[in-house]
Amino acid sequence: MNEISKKPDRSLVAPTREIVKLERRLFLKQGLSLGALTMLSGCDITDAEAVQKVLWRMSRFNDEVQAAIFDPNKLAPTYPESAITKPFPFNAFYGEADAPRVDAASYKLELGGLVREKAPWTLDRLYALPETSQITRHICVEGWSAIGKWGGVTFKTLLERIGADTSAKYVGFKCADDYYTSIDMATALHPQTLLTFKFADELLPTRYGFPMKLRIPTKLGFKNPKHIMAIFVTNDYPGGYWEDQGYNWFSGS
Ligand SMILES: Nc1nc2c(c(=O)[nH]1)N[C@H]1C(S)=C(S)[C@@H](COP(=O)(O)O)O[C@H]1N2
Ligand SMILES: [Mo]
Repeated sequence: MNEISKKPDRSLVAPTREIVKLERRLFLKQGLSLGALTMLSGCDITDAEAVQKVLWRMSRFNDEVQAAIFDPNKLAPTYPESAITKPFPFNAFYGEADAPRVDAASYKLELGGLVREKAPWTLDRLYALPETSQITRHICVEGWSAIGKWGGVTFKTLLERIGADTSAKYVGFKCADDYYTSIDMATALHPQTLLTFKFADELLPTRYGFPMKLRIPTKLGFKNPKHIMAIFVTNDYPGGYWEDQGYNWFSGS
């Protein structure tokens, strides 16, 4: 914490205003006071770090609210083949040429945390799971969206096969490019959440996430991990690559 004796500098003015705006909204809508907000962090709100902490807590609080109102039966729209976007965009936190090349023969999906069967899975074993496909819209926070066709297994099926504790809070993902993310269990079990191995009826190319991409049409693009190397079930908040930089964790409907 900063010393309170210090004069507040300009950089602290903006976040403080944000807090005041937040406080007004909360006070009006939910009867939460600025004092209560301050208590969340246990610090003086003129302290920049504390402001960040409060905003972080607010965003996590928001996650809980969004998770609570998530309707596990509500489906995302699906589209006809004619609506598919061509070419489908590539996106990652690096350029297309740097997408990781995963070796199919030696690949094994690691499983961990609150699951009964922790033995890693080969691709052949994954490919033998019941296959389904869907045409949905992928929406990226960077301001583009595109319709694509993905094929694979409902993620719920895999979770059942590995004896995942579906009463746990989170499912986390680690990727070949050091990307990572996590989702709430209700979304993991949603009927449209697929672990996909195919794009446009062909083996998922490197740029779209070979050997697999988790496709979640009820969430924003960054919640859809590509090049998944490990999946774990946990009650400890795992965060994510963009989430840890301030993107809202739930980011779904
Ligand atoms: N492993 C990994 N997965 C990732 C990303 C990434 O950088 N690495 N980017 C995310 C973002 S922000 C988007 S919009 C989509 C892009 O998927 P696409 O290349 O199939 O369009 O992948 C998501 N999953
Ligand atoms: Mo994105």
